[in-house]
Amino acid sequence: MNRKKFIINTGIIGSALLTKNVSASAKIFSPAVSSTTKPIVISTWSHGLTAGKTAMELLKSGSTSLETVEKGINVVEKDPSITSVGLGGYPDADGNVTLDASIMDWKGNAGAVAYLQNIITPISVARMVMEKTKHILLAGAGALEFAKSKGFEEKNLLTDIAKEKWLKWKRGKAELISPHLNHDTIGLLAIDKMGNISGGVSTSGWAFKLPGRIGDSPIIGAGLFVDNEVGAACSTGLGEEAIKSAGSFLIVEKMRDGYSPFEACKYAIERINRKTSNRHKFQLAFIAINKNGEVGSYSLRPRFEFAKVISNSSELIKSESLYSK
Ligand code: SD4
Repeated sequence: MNRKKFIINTGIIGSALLTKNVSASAKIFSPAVSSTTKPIVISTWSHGLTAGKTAMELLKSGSTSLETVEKGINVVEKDPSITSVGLGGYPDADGNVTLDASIMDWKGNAGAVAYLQNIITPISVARMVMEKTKHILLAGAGALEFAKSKGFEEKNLLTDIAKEKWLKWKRGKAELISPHLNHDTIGLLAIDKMGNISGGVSTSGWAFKLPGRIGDSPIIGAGLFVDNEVGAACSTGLGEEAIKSAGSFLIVEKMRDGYSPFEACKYAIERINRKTSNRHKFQLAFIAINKNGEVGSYSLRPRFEFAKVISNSSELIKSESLYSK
């Protein structure tokens, strides 16, 4: 087939696909926020319960979803027992704790920091980037300088426990911990009393990663995406796979087409699994919420769970997964 014919044929297939998509979008998402589902918070892993409860108290007292996302995530960032977020996070291969975070509000504003060192609350710096600069993402030394200029204090984030683990790894006694073995990244999505959605993600990333490595968490569309007309999604697990697929954006777009949060997360995980050469060797999970306050999640491998907090109740929900082990 010559090139011209190929392009013409591709065009025919393309328009056939387009027709299919157009008819699928007949069930386009139509929001109808009910007062029984707002405010609501969902958040990754079991520490999401603590973060979610803090966030819910704020929401009940009238805080915005943006404020709530930041303060809920701060709780986990400051907890030294959590080894992949903020203080106590496992370091990179050189022993430096480097942090990634992003935040988005209901107006579509976004802020992020990547490879940030010595600041305990990267989500708060991300919010400052969003609110006080014309930029979206600050990284490394520049992000640190910016944080200090806004009054954030430097602190050594490497706890004795994390240092010991790193030294053990350096001596060859601990394997390179992949994100499904050190799965504590916090992602939190909230709808406030006004029905407005915000989201945030904060992590120290892949333990003992190559110095300079940045994951999905500060990449808008990969680790986090919010569209107040439709909903929000965020990820935890192997960030490289969430970046390649623009996973969180993909999920929000599938919800726009009428998928439920669960269906949209499942669709993304299945597509990622189909396309990766890394099949079954990692963990990746998404949580999502739509404008109606419906929530869902899906993971590649089992044991992912997320917290759901509504006004007077909270629960940890076990995620369905593509693989059984
Ligand atoms: C990253 N997605 O840096 C993060 C790691 C993570 O649970 O979520 N771990 O790739």
